[in-house]
Amino acid sequence: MRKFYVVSGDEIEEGKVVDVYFLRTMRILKAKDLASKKVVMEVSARSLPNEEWSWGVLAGVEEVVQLLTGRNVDLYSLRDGDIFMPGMPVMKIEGPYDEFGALETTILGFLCSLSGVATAAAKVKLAAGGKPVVNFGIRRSHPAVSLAFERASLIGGLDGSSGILLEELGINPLGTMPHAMIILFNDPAEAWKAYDEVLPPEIPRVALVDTFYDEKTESLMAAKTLGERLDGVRLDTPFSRRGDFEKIVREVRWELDIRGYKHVKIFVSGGLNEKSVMRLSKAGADAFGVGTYITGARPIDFGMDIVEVEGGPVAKRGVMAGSKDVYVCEDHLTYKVVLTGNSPPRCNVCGKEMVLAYRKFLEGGRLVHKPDDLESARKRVKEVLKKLSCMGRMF
Ligand code: PCP
Repeated sequence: MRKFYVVSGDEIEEGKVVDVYFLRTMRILKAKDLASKKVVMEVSARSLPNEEWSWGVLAGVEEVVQLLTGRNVDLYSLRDGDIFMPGMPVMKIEGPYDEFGALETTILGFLCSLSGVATAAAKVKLAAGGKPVVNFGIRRSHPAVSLAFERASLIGGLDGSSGILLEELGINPLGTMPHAMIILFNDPAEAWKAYDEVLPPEIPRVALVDTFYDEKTESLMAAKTLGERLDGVRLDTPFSRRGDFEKIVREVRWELDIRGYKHVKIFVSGGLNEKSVMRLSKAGADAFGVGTYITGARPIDFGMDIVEVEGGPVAKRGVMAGSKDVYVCEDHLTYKVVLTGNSPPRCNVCGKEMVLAYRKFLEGGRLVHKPDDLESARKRVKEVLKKLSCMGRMF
C-alpha cells in the first residue's frame, strides 16, 4: 500500500511516471521495427502563464540530466536559471526514440512545474526592486515536491525559503512567527519577549503585529517591548481588514519613524503577487514573504516535439522542422534560433557574434558537462534579473 500516494525517486527514474499512450506507441513501433529510429526532439514553451510576460526562467534541467544519464542520448539544454522565450527550444535530445521517447511525460513534468515556480519567483523578485523576497509557500504545494519547489524558487532568484529540508542543501531556512504562538500566549508582548529570550541571537527578531490589534498599535507595542533588539515587524493583515494595504504600510512606517524606531523594518506577507509586491515596495515595505503565487504557480506549457528523424527534418504542424541551436548575446540578453550547423548569428543590438546558449550535458548518456550548483545558478539569475530590470524588461 503506497503511503500518501507519492511517487518515489526510483519510480521516476524507472520511467513509471508515463502516459499510457507512450507504452502503447513503443509496443506498436517495436512490432514494426521502427522504435529505434534516431530522432531529435526539442522542448519549447507554447506560451507563458501570464500574457504580460515576455520571458520565463528555466528550471528542472538538473533533474532531466539525472533522468537521462545512462541512456544512449545526447542532451543539449539551456541551464537552470537561464531565461527563455516562448517558441525557443530550451532543450534538445538526440538518440534512438525508444531510449527516451516514453520519458517525455517525466521530462516535461520536471520542466513545466519547476520552471513555473522559478518564473513566478523571478517576477516577484524583480517587482520587489532588489528587496528581499522569501518563499513562504511550501504549505501551498503537495509535500512530496516541497524541496523541489523551494529549490526552483531559489533558482528563480528568491533570497530564501522557509522549509527545514533546505538545510540538506546547506541553506538556512527563514521565517518569523505564526499567529498560533501569539494566541497561545494570549498576549503579543509576552510572545515577542519569549521569542527574544528563547531563540539564538542570530535569528532576526521580526514580530508578527496583526493578531489582536491593528498593525500600527502592535508595531509600536513591539518596538516598545523589544526596542533596539527588534529587527522588524511582519504585517500579514487578513483580507477582511486589509483595505488599503499600502496605506497601512506607510502609516506604520511613519509612526515608527516619528518615535525613533527607524531601524525597525517592515515585512509583509499574505496573498502577495508581483503587482502588490511592487506597490508595497513603493509604499515602504522592506521585505516580502510570498507563498501561493510562487509555489502555486501555473506550470509553463512546454511541449516536446520530434523535429528530425534519421537526419531528415520533419515536424508536426506548428513546429519548425530541423535540429536547431539557440544563440545568445549575454550583454543584451537577445536570443536567436538557427538551424544546427549554421554559423553563429550576430546580436541585433551590438552586432557582436552571439554565443551558443546550449550546454551539451550528455553524450551517449555520459555526463560531459556538470549542471551548475544552486549557488552559481542563483548568482547568474540575479545578474540577469538586474540586467532585465535596467532594460525595463520587468515582465
Ligand atoms: C500566511 C503564512 C504564510 C504566508 C501567509 C503565505 O499567513 O504566514 O507564510 O501567504 P500566501 O500563500 O497567501 O502568499 P497565515 O495563514 O496567517 O499563517 P500564520 O498564522 O502561520 O502566519
